Amino acid sequence: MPVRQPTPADKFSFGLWTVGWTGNDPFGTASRPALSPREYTEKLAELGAWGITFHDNDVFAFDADAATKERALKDVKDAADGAGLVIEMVTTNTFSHPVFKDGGLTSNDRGVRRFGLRKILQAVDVAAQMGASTFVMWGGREGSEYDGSKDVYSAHERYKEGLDTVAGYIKEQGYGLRIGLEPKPNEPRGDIFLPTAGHALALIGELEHGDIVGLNPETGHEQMANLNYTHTLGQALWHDKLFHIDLNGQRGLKYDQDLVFGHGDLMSAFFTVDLIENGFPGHPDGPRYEGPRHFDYKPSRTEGMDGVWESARANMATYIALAEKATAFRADPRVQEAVAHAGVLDLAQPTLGPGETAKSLLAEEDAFDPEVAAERDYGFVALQQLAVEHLVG
Ligand code: GLT
Ligand code: MN
Ligand code: MN
Repeated sequence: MPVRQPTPADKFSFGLWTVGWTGNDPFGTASRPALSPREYTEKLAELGAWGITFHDNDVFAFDADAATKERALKDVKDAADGAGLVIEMVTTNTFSHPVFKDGGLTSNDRGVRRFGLRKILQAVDVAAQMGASTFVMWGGREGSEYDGSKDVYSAHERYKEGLDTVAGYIKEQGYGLRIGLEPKPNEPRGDIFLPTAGHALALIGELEHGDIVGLNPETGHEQMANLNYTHTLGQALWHDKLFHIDLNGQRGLKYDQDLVFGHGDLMSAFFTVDLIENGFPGHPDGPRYEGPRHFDYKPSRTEGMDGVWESARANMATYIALAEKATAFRADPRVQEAVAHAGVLDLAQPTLGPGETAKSLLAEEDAFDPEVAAERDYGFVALQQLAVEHLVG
């Protein structure tokens, strides 16, 4: 059954570097032409997107002079305005140029760190100028190949210093921006600092300006660490730190595939969309992700320009189909019964009663029989099978 067309109300957004990837990888050159930011923007609008995002250097060259930068930024802003698209996020490229080969904020070379920090601050100005609400920081080159090459204590000191400088500057300038850190375990570095959402949350907890620093978790990056992306989103929401998301697909533990959303682990994608669209089952008034449904994928190198547009469409179509299925899943009385039987909603109840303490719990003569409780059949398999039937039905 064909799914409905996306509309701006769906809040679908795309990085210019996604449809703009020409297919060059470590083993081969480009397999597609590069279009202008304007052409990508207009085509995405035509396909039903709501917003775009970009790195500074998706729009102007690393060594562009001030006048060229202004012209390029004006052109992309005019294109977005003309197409009715929001520029919801801007980020900076501190990974392509060889100056950043040992990182931007955590390079061993202090001169590089000062240069990197200045580039990030300039990109923050661009983000504010474009009207963005999120500034993503993916530190792909922050890390190492060899343990002897880094003082990991210093690296985290410098990461904190850099992030606080950027977040402090955002506040000083009165910009309405929040920072989304994007974890990734490896690639391009052998080991990247802040390899998972949990690592990033722990660092955020140490920041002076951590209130405006949160997460931009990417599906494939969590899955490259063999983690559960939906759990990552859930915990980030619980911490009130889910500022932005990068949706895509990944098939198992290998290089970062950046496949179309749903083209990796489809079952996981179903529950990701269920969480985003329906929230926590036991907390109807609990925290919800209201931000953009942002796709960070790469159209496979085998595809021509038709395939690029088809893959952009596929991300949105899959999301819409999964959202419809997740809604039907939650509304199905058999599912509601299975959810109740499984005790999913009971987990919302505090373990201790009002006024109870560790001591009073210890003192209580408990009628609870662990042998009986051990016999409970939770019915999780039946519940999962209902999800499968909704997904493939
Ligand atoms: C790069 C990376 C992505 C990040 C982008 C933001 S750049 O393409 O692979 O996951 O989201 O810097
Ligand atoms: Mn990726
Ligand atoms: Mn990403």
